[in-house]
Amino acid sequence: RERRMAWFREARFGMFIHWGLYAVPGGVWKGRDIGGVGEWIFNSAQITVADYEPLQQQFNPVQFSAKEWVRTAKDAGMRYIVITSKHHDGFCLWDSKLTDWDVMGTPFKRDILKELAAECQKQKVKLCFYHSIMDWHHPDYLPRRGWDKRPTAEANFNRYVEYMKGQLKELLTNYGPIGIAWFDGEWEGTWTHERGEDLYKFVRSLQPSIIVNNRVDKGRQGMAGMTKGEFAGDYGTPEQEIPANGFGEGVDWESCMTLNDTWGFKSKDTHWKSAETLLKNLIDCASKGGNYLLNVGPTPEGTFPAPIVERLGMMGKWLKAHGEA
Ligand code: JFZ
Repeated sequence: RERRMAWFREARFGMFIHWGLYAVPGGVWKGRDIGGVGEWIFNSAQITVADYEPLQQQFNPVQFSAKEWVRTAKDAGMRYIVITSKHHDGFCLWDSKLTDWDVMGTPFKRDILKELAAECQKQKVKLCFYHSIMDWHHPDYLPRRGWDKRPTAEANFNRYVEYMKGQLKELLTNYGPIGIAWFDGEWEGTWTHERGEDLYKFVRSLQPSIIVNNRVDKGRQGMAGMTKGEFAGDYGTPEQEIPANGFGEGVDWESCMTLNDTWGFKSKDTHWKSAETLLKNLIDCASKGGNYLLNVGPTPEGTFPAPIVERLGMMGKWLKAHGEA
């Protein structure tokens, strides 16, 4: 474990990327501003699967450049990237043989994760995958949202888990060495501690040196689970907060935070944190023995919003001036 965690302990600063079909509505559904975070619009606007699916035909981020994304991260002083291979809406950013609900079914038809994997290798940035356990689209995932009227008689959660494992096998065999398997969406009744342990062992069997976050295990045990050592996972993920005193010797952690008030792109969210605040957060985490995972929500065109590029550039400059990047 010590050897497995070494790069993570030195990394200190990473880029979180929430990207998927939800970037297309960007927080607005049928002319209505939808509250809450952008990547939850499927749920927050109570959209049916039939109404959400057409977004796939509208996803065409022709300005996407893996080279530029990775360079922007690197220039900011970030040493790893965690991107949503699949978020709660179930849509897959890579060429998956196990579903058509993926990027190959969009007009874009390019394996985004393949391109990022190649660039990350070239520029020596660790690529990591955020993979949601919860899936609002797959017919076998349970429980269903209240307004989702698809019949459940045939749904089979075990089969869903097999699907998810099959997809993780694709992600952990065809994209080179992956730094972290970052799980999320584990809090619903169908997910159990046993399933969490099994999934932890499964991803490590595919890539023995991969690091797995604590959300692979059941429920919001969060840091309690980490410090008790009873839960699967290698490190803790406090969200939108930096712990007052870290978590003590031997407990690894990473605070994930947004740059504005959403993870996935929202066209009207301009509530950007200042570069100064962001730098303070990074230093705060690092000084307490943790990492700072700072989130970017790219636009449906495939670019980073300008205020993000500006702030990341300032952070990189500061870090370089102080010999940290
Ligand atoms: C989850 C996701 O639902 C969200 O869309 C985003 O991806 C974020 C990074 O993770 O949301 C969470 C996860 C954990 C907590 C709250 C929201 N938590 O620990 O309080």
